[in-house]
Amino acid sequence: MRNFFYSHPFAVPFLPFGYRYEPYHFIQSSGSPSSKNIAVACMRGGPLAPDLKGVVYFKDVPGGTEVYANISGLPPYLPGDKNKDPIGPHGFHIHEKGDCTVGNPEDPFRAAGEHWNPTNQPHGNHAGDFPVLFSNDGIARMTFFTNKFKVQDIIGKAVIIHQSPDDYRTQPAGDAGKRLACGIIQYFFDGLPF
Ligand SMILES: [Cu+2]
Repeated sequence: MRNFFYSHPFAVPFLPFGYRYEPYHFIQSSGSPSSKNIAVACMRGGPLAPDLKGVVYFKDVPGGTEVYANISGLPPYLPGDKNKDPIGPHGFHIHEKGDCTVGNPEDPFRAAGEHWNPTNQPHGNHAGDFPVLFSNDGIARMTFFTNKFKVQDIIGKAVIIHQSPDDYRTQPAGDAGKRLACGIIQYFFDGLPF
């Protein structure tokens, strides 16, 4: 079953919306795949963004990890002012606990804890600090490279998408506001989480 996704192109179109092609190429290009070099977090929106869904893939590459995000259902952009933060672009991080319990619907996903910060760095240089997600009518796609972890280091942690941009400065969490969506990182071949 594990080789199915590599050997059988017809498997790919059966993946749900948004997951059809990019992840396939992303995974295909990984050279000699093994069960331990690709992880995925299936993102689900909480009460503040119920339409949000998508995937974040992590792939070991020389010197670090390539991250690919494909997200839909982000809320419309709203500019901020002195008293309130803008909605979007969206802060995006690995958080330390793999627990996507919603909890308080007005302040969801607190169970995921704070930013994953294994080397005790100031915010802006946490291992779990990512670039912000830019919405294009609700859709964001982004690929980036980080040398701050390998896939095996992040299994069982959570990916969080926030309502507001990260300022990469406010300690400890970047002032990125409430948590729109959460997904737990797992090895891809432990089974697709959707
Ligand atoms: Cu965060």
